[in-house]
Amino acid sequence: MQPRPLSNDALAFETLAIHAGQSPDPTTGAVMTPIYQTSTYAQTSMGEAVYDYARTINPTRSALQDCLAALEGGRYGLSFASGMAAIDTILRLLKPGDHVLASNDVYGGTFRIFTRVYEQYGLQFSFVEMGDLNAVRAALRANMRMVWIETPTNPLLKVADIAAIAELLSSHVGRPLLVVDNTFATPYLQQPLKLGADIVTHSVTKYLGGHSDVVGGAVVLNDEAAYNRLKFLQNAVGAVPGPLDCFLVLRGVKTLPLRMERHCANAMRIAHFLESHPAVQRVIYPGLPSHPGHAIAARQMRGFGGMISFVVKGGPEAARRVAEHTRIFALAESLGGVESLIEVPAAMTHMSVAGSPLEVDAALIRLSVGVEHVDDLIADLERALSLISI
Ligand code: P1T
Repeated sequence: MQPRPLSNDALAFETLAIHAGQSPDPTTGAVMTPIYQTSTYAQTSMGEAVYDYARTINPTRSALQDCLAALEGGRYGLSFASGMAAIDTILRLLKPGDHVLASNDVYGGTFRIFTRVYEQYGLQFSFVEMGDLNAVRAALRANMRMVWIETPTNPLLKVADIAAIAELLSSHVGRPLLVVDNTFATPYLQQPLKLGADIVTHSVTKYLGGHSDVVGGAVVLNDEAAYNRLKFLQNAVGAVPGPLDCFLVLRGVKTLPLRMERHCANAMRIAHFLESHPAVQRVIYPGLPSHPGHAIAARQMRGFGGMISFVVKGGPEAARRVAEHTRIFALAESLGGVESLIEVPAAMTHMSVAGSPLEVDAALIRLSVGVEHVDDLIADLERALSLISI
């Protein structure tokens, strides 16, 4: 039985999410890509096989890599054992003395690998408000080789104009690589390569996997030379995902568009609810006109995502009380799964930025709004918020 390969050209995102990189198994016709649970492959002729060793290549991983590349509108995809492993591999493109300009709000683990791992190997990092193009322009230096943005950022949901930053970098000496961590937006909502970014990275642990049952990372890009170097590093360093994890992400991605529609709709309702609640001091959601990046988000994103941050009145103690008393929202790190999560970044996901200029307000609560019925989610938050006296 011969698989009928699909061309990605002219297929809509929803169709690619289900079919890209995948065709019925050539041996059995299995519609789902098999989990090739093997570490090595028998070779008919010495050293000439396509498949030799599973750190280097695995068919389940190849299907995932091709699928993610198609979803980001890129030529090449690479999968990793975690989002941090993907970030680590991208940083290995640099050399001692190179400078990275990063968003002044990023995932705590990203800040940690920058400052506590790569600084000791001679890379330099500085942080800037990426929403302010004049500040970005003023921060550029001659030895800058990479600009690293999250948009929306974790956890403050700051929005950067990807196309404007790409344009600005195109005329800078040395043409720094523009890397976008697209974890919060997903390729369904935002495709940074099409806006001029050079490299897109993901924690696929989040929306792409979508079910809080797998840890993984990805890199997607168009440039062949950079891809060849990253592919070399993927094998040389070896932080590759196992085939079962690749299968789980492939399965999760099939419903990404459906899930994101619901995440966005639920989050918009909840953001409005929070904005009108007397115990809430400030709501941060790119879909609200009060968000400073609302206009840019409306232009470069298809929807505003499922993440909301808010500050409660009553300080860190009040935040703790709310976060510990929801019943549907689980008190947990991570995000992007079908189930709703609540956390306090200063005490959980962003402990490693404490004492730095990126320190997060201890009264800030972050929600990963799931795909449950929105009325149940609002009632859950209402009950928890009623416990704090204002
Ligand atoms: O956890 P891991 O799959 O290694 O991904 C790291 C990572 C990278 N980039 C962003 C934007 C992230 O949010 C993360 C992981 N974030 C969490 C675990 C969290 O709760 O914010």
